Amino acid sequence: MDDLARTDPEVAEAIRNETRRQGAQLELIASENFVSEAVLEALGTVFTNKYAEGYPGRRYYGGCEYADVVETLAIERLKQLFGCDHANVQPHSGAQANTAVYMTVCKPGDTILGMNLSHGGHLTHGHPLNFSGRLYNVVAYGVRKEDERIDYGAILDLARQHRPKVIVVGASAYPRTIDFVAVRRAADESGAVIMADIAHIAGLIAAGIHPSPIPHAEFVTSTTHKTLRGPRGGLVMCQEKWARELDKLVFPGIQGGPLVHVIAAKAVSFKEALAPEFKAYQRQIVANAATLAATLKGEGWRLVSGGTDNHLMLIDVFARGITGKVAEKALERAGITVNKNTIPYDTNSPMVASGIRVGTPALTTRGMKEKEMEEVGRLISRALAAVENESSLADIKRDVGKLCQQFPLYAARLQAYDRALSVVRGSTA
Ligand code: DSN
Repeated sequence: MDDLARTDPEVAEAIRNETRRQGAQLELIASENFVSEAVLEALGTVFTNKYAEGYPGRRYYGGCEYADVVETLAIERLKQLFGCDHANVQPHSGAQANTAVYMTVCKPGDTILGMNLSHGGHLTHGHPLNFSGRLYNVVAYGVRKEDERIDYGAILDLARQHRPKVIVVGASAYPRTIDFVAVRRAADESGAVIMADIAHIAGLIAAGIHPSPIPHAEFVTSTTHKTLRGPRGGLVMCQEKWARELDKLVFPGIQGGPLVHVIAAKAVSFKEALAPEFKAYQRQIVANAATLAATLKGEGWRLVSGGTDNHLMLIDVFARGITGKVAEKALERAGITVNKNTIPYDTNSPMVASGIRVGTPALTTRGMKEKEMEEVGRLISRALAAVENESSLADIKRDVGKLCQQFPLYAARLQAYDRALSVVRGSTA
């Protein structure tokens, strides 16, 4: 940080403040996590200087021998982690990964069957404002009103009726186990291929505590930075028969040079995910979510579908007269970070929303367990009961601060940032 603090103290200070914020707040955004120091070190390296279009052993630039090393390590580790035939670690994001699959299988105007965003799906699963909804003919499925669980019967019926090229399964706000076998049946009956987007649950699947789509889906896409706890990025796994075409679509189809520094960091995170401790970490994420859900229910909050099987839950705050927008802001003032989220059959718009989404991967990384989840549940409940009471929110923030101090995050890094900035600025403020 010394050079950065000297060259650009404004950016250095923002980095220091963000590091401090991450440690001082309760991070409950279900799609966020805290990477290891090893992953951060790999990210901030000279691989950012390197162009490496192509694939290991087949590049368009010279000097790629070490880029080949890290990309090959990432590919082999990913294959081992999920037991897939083929892996591409170059997608810059989950959206890029999904784009590559659609373009491998579909032409513009073809039909895709995906989960409605407002029922827990994702923008890239066919939302009208996203490229997926603009380029393809989208048919959407969702959850049943009565139990708020995916309606696999409707997927089968819609697949028979519309004969989609791709059935997309996977979600960004669905708290229940996904039945990939039921989706396979719909795909077989309609001649579709399956794209399973496991961005949220990739870590759980790698650890064997959520069923894997690998035996059932032609394509599996993911981000690397959620439960998988790697750097921000994407990946695609696929069956061997699609490998050549998929690779051609990632590069040169939709991307240019891969981000080799990110691929190096992906390789590091996959190694971490192969270690036995990673399974224990994933089990703890799920145990923590179950305890948090039980605590919130005990405090009188309605959870979508009645609870959770995975790392996240949706609290229907509108059932007690608060919008998701107001809840998110009040929790933020109490030092608790979540995001507002629509709930199935929501009567509020997405910018207002009736729910908030809460997940445990990040706090579990900090070492929090069931006992702390009970406390976190009570803190959330206190804040939601006091959305207009600034002094109560300030009291809760103090309690949040005390809890966070017991689970330090990036402490050595923060000290080094403070030191470097104090040399330049003459203070640690
Ligand atoms: N933005 C991600 C999430 O929060 O789930 C999905 O892309």
